[in-house]
Amino acid sequence: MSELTLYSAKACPYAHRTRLVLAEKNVAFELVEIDLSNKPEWFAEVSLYGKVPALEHQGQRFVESAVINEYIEETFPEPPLLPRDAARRALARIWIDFANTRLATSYGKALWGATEAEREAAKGELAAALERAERDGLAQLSGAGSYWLGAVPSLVDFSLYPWFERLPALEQLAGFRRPAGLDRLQRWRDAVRARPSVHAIENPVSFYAERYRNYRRAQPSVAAATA
Ligand SMILES: N[C@@H](CCC(=O)N[C@@H](CS)C(=O)NCC(=O)O)C(=O)O
Repeated sequence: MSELTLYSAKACPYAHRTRLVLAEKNVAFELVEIDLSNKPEWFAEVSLYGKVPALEHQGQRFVESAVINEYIEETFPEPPLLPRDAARRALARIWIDFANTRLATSYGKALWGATEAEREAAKGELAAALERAERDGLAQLSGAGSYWLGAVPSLVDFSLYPWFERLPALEQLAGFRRPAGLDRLQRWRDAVRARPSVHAIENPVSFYAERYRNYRRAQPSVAAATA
């Protein structure tokens, strides 16, 4: 039995992050898929917030993907996925925070916002976040490298990427249009997508679109406004 267990859900972008980090570090783990629409009672014991991802390692339990990923980074240091330089490490954490507070938030509201006005505003916020990622992220930090912080991949890449795998589904379902001219972002996405860790667990756009559609059916106000 593996000494590390990851509680995950296939459609969850946060759990996706952690699966990518474990794969990049070649860490063996047991994967437990949680049905989020029908969570087992015991899961409340495993996950402090009742959410995936949750990680069990050596009798300890952890939640929150950004915290879990840093724990994995410290516990399994090879290959390193955070820079050694303190300032670069702080920048990495800022972009992980950006993923959590800007990208994920606007993406979620564009899909699930309670009113059409909220969803439209969120699409504008998401477009602005993508422009900011191109201009203040990649253009400033990646140099000639393929990844967010340059030539080698980092936690930043794997913390942002899950939303980029899902973006075409948002475009299909919610009519989101990404701003023109985000060439660096496109090249970055292609480079991350080409990594074996990413390829191994990639889901097709139809998988996300179907999940989102089913969820919308259960939320009549969203379904009616976006049909
Ligand atoms: N901030 C958390 C977010 C995790 C999260 O929202 N997970 C969702 C699935 S994508 C979940 O488990 N939802 C179940 C629930 O809220 O009951 C993280 O970074 O891990």
